[in-house]
Amino acid sequence: MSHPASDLPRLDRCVVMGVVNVTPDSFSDGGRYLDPTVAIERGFELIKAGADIVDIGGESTRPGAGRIEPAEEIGRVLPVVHELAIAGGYVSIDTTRAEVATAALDAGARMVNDVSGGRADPAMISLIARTGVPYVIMHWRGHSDTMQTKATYADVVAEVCDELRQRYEAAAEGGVDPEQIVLDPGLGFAKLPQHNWALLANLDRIASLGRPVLIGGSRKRFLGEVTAGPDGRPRPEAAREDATVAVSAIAALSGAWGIRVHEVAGNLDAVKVAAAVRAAAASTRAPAR
Ligand code: PMM
Repeated sequence: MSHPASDLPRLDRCVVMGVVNVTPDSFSDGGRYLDPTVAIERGFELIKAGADIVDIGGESTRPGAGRIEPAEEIGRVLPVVHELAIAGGYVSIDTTRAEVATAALDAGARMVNDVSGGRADPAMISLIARTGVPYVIMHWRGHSDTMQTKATYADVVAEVCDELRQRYEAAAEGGVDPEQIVLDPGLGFAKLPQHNWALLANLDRIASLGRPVLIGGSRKRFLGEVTAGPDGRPRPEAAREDATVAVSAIAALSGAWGIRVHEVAGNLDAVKVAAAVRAAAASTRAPAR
């Protein structure tokens, strides 16, 4: 099947990507949307709340998670991709497998979000080159079962930038249109909390690689830890929403292209506030002396 080339969405504010994980075990929404009817409903809810893109995943990437068979991953995501796409939704498929991405693109997905940035499946880059769809390259050091053993860095910002640049160059050499590539530092993937904070503090250095930047901090553990109560226990996932909105504001103010979030409303407000501040900054900057 041929895929109509879709251009990377560009807005005058940070793009909001809403997440539906059709999995039994994702850390935040695992098990809630395994039933396709419920997952489809959730996708429509996210769109109604203002999501610009709905990102659908069928394999959990939570630290320690094992892998599932490609057929099972396809079976989970396909009905959801199909229903949202025929209704006109802009659907992204969150997968590291070319086989799953192909099935999702055939069913109407318009973008591929590959947390491995082409490292998990050598067939992915040629698929993206052939179809010309927008492609998210995330910083990744290995599958979820072992990734936290790889969270060792002398200079996390420099190393993440270097490794992202290598993946970006490999994709471009493989025929992927550089204009369709988005880069993501992969918060929580082979990262300890201090690594996530350092990356958030240096988004300008990731942006200096020359491509739009996507940030996925939503409800991740480092947000539960920084908002822990007096007993020191990290907040549970559902109580990390305000911290997520704060990350969205920071990312958008730093010029991120997009944020990937589980709830849309508060995060959409945050990126609108950030856009207004950025516009005011651009129009009130003091003249150079
Ligand atoms: N995080 C998760 C899954 N997919 N994709 C991108 N591009 N960036 C991320 O940070 C990211 C991702 C894990 O979170 P989830 O289990 O809540 O989806």
